[in-house]
Amino acid sequence: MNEKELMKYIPSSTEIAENSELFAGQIMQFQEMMMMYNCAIREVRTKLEVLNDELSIRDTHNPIEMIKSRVKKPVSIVEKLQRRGYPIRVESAMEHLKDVAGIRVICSFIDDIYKVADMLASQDDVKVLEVKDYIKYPKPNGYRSYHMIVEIPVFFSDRTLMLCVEVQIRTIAMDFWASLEHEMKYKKDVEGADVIVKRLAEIAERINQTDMEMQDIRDEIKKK
Ligand code: 0O2
Repeated sequence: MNEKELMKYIPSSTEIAENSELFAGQIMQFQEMMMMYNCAIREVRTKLEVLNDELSIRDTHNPIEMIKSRVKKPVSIVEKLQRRGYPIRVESAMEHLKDVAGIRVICSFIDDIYKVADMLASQDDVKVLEVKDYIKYPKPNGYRSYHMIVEIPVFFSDRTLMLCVEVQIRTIAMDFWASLEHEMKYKKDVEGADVIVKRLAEIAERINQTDMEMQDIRDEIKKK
């Protein structure tokens, strides 16, 4: 990754200052933190790409359709620290927030999600700190996804840091649903919101049925 590409992921000093004057005096440290989490994302992304290549040879299909990633926006970091009552400092973000680095893995089939999660978790240098299985236990609004917080070593010139990355693994259909539902996050009080929320919950069920049927059909085809 060249310097221009790297800077796309690291907020400028203006963006940090505009969004979070509360990090005052820590602009350099903030940018360094973002650079480190960006490196952590690349480490986990490479692991996932290697797994995908290996499985595509062994199982003759690619379990991973797409990998997306992001570092959390300065404004969201401030909001989460404030909501949890922690100081608005870089050290505090690194200690308390486990989702500054985020990777979203999109699979075709539900069983691929668990396969990818197990394979990632079993790697020697990956420590799983937390798992939330919103596929087995969907949220009341219908949200489904498999969440893991993993900690991995990232090697810098003068030190090795153990950094957390949030990995969300879901099917194409679950991802499609979550993107639309996310738009309701800031519109909970608009007129007709309750009807939309209900429709989304119903569609989430139908999507789950479809995901399961697609998996069944895929298994049938494999047997032929
Ligand atoms: P962004 O922009 O993705 O960072 P938190 O809600 O963060 O205080 P926790 O325990 O970290 O608490 O949350 P959880 O349940 O592990 O979910 C974190 C992320 O999962 C969210 O990040 C969303 O990306 C996604 N997510 C969780 N629940 C829903 C949901 O009901 N609908 C949708 N569309 N996405 C969900 P952030 O922080 O919201 O935002």
